[in-house]
Amino acid sequence: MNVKKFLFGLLAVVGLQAQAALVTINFDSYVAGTVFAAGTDFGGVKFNENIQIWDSNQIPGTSGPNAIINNDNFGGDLSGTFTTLVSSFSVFAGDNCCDLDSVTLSVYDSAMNLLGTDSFTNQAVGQKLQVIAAGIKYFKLTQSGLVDYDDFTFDTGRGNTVPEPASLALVGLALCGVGYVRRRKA
Ligand SMILES: [Ca+2]
Ligand SMILES: [Ca+2]
Ligand SMILES: [Ca+2]
Repeated sequence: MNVKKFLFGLLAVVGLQAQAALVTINFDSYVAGTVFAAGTDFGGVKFNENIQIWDSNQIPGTSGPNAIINNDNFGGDLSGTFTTLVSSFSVFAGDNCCDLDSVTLSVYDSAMNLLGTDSFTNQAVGQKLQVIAAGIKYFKLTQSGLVDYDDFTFDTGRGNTVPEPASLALVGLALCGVGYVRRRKA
């Protein structure tokens, strides 16, 4: 292998890793039927409504069977807050059955300025909604039809170019590997 090409490629990958810090909350480790109070921190995202862990019979395309549903206004709108600013947000919405579901995702900055929206209408399949924008603090999901939500995915990285310790360890390992290859060639 061309060692220089390999190293440049590796550094490019490490750079991307340092910039993106994607977190996905998939709810699959919770017991279906459990109700969580509004404001519970699920690892970077809090909801304004009480939510119930909902066995969705798995919306096609999602992580696993558990989704969440608004427990106050059953299957209704959902809104929440990120504990740190995020630079992208996606969520899977809808279900795999029957009724016609329409969902709009709106995201806002700390001053409640609208940063972007995404929406869909579909009867039998859920769909991923996504907005990419700097400084996302709040979101709202407005819907018609009973709607489940799953796979809340957000990027807590903000273009930070300082490599993370894990990335540095990766570079160290790669350099060891390069040294090994060189010794074998010699
Ligand atoms: Ca899930
Ligand atoms: Ca439906
Ligand atoms: Ca539905």
